[in-house]
Amino acid sequence: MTNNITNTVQKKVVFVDGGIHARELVSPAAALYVIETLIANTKLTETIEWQIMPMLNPDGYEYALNKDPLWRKNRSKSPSSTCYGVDLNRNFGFQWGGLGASSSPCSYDYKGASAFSEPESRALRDAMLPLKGKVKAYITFHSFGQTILYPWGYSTLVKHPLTATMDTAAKAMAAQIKKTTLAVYSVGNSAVVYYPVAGASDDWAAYAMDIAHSYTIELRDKGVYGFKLPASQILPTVRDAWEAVKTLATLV
Ligand code: 0X9
Ligand code: ZN
Repeated sequence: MTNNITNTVQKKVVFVDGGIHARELVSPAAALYVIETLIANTKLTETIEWQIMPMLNPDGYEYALNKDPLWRKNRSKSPSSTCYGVDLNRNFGFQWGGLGASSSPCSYDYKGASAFSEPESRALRDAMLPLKGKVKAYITFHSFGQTILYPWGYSTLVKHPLTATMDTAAKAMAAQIKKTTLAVYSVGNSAVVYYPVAGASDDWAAYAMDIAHSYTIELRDKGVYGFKLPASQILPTVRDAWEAVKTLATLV
């Protein structure tokens, strides 16, 4: 038996990730900018332990950058077909295989052979699970659409018990973005604002990790440039991301 005697206050953990969908180029940039800003701003690291995974799908990004700019999935080879890739945001083990997730390995939203069949989704799971009980907020960066989405995303019919809390926090994030960068982000339940999607990381984090604040942030733009965001919009977009993260960190 060990006895720990400590005066160190256990910090709350905020978990941020990016780079799950290969064509969403501004997403890993946003996570990296959060890291850069935190390093310069010691205040928010005094009370919060930050866990940041900026690149969840390296093979997919490599393929998008060199071969097919609209590639979305990872690059795993399906044994049952000639097609490649699993949509990692359909591969998490909560409500896996439900709405909005394809069973066809050739589809852009293929759910994979089983929940957590992919090393990339397992990597996120395995990084998070030891932190259960400590993680107070999870943000995953995607693009595009300028929306802040919260669970449940797998169904329009089932309401997350903390919907009101998350709606308030999401509105605070959107208001802070508008105040600082002038960009307008809309807010709402994932399944309602977008479409129902089962097996996504946000729902898994809310359910399996019991995280009270779980958000998918779809960064810029609203569809003019879409995935091909001009370089001049990278900095303003990652600033949106930082303003959202900073606001949430002060609320949890
Ligand atoms: O479909 C997705 O995975 C996300 N949109 S994207 O255009 N970046 O692919 C939205 C996921 C929202 N979360 C849930 N519905 N659970
Ligand atoms: Zn995405």
